[in-house]
Amino acid sequence: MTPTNSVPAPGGQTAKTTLAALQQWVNDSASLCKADSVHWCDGSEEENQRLTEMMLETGDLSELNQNKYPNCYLHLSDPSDVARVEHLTFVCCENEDDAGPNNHWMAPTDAHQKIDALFDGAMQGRTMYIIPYCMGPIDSPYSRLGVEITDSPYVVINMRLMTRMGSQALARIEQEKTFVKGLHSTSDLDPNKRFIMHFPEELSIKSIGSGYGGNALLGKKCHALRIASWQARQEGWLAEHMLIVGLESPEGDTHYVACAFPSACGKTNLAMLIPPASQPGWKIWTLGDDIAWLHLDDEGVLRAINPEAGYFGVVPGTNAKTNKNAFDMITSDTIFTNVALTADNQPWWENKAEGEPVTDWQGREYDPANGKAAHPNSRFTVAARKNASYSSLADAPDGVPISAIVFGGRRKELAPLVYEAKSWRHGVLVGAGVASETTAAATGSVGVVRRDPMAMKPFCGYNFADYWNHWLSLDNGTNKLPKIFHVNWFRQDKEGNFLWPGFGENLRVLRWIIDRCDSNVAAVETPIGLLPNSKDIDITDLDLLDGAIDALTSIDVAQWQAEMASVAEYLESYGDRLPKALQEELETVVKALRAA
Ligand code: GTP
Ligand code: SPV
Ligand code: MN
Repeated sequence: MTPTNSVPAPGGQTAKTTLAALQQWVNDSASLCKADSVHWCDGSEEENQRLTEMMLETGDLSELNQNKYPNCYLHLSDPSDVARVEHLTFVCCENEDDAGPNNHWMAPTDAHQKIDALFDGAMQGRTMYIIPYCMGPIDSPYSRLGVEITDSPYVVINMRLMTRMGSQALARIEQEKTFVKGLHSTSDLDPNKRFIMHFPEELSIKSIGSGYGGNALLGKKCHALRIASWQARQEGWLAEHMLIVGLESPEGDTHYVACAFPSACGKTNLAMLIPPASQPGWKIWTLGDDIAWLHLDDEGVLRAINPEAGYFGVVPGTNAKTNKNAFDMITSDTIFTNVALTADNQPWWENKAEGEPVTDWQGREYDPANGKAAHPNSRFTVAARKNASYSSLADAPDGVPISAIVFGGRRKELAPLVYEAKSWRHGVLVGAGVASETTAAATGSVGVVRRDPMAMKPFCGYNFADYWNHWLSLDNGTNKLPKIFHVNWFRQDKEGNFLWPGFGENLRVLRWIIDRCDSNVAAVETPIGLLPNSKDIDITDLDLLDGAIDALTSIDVAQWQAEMASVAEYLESYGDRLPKALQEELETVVKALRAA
């Protein structure tokens, strides 16, 4: 394909933007990477079709069964490139302590030198795509701009679904003149030459050697979380790994809730859950499934926008029972990455609950001896508007007011189904102490419990001690902050059975949370927080295991003593920068446990 909007590299003679700094950076990048041509993306349907056709020709994409899955395509990654790579992800700020023990750090000059050497000539024979994008509604004062340069057409078509991308974004960039610069090349996909580097002080990102989502779609985790969290701290707001959902009661009142769960721990599912038959009249409205930007308004109310415009969701486990909204929306206009295929060329994945795989995610004949048919971190990319529960306020420039913040994780043991923090300060401790079993969303072992504060371990672009301090600072005595809760859908019995059915049934727990926000229900005070009376969680029609609801709504003091000792040890690893208030909150919980 010769894209109509292409000019010869480096940059050609005709300027493609009125913003000199942008044109200069594009020219410099084209020279460094030795790109063959430069294409400025306008985000049009026509451009998307041309790129799709080109990728079908090169084999980057293949067509799925167009009768059953119209306009759906499959992309198979290099088998070494299927997840985020936390060990190769760096925050490169001047002062190492500003990155903190939660990040890998490299000095900016060293990092530039190292990665620029890899970018040298990386795009020979390739087209360089310039993707102007806007994170957040195009007319929102809370939105932020970026430009990603990439040699991957897969990145272009994904960014088109995931962000507001193209001409409108470029127009706003030219007006505002401030944007995050992201340079990306898949290069030769050599894991030994793979780096994801962030330069928060320069508002820039450089990523090489991977085509996978969080490593390559730079608007997402790199910009909207790592760089944005750095800016948010300086400017008094929050950039968080949270879904945003509206819960409309049968009486027509809607509460908006933001939930931070670690990767592959249920955000997409909760954001679009379908109320079970036992909860008639409830409606769920999705605003976001992965990232929330939270700002205090003039009244001191915390308001949330979703900086994204699409979903990059975990495919395995998605079926008509677990997540019908997602299951339905991915039957058209969807890019599938690393799923398996049925004999008639439909996408297939574990727990799809229909069909059978014949080809696995590596394009081989399916053989259970080779492992799963779909990769456990296989993903769908789809526009958010396709979701049947898409909220009419998802594009509202001012976002929505948040009633509750909910932390959670995968814990086989220990953490009850739900509890409420006693105060904002205590809630920050609850968030800082979040732990969860690792998942296939990142390379490395799966199922190992690790600390993942506020579900931000891989995404906070600065020192967690400063981040907790920033969270604490929002409580200035006048702000009307949300209540903070913790949930755990993943408790198991000794045989490994889930104690809680999860998915749509989680609404029952969200209802308790809303009732607490409205002071409609009492709670039981325990050393770790406020737990529900078991009778206050509606379990009508549920087929729970014997004793499950009691186990889910109580705590084991000895286990929690050990947990708090482990939290204390973790927090101490942040040294002098750890906020005193957090230490005090911890001591209060430890004392209460001792007295229990
Ligand atoms: P990222 O996109 O990686 O940030 O993940 P996410 O938090 O959006 O996770 P997602 O909703 O995609 O869920 C990941 C996996 O957990 C899927 O395989 C789901 O089927 C499963 N899951 C989601 N919710 C529940 C639940 O309530 N109970 C159980 N048992 N599993 C769940
Ligand atoms: C996650 O890993 O939390 C994701 C997918 O949402 S990625 O975009 O790759 O980060
Ligand atoms: Mn995520």
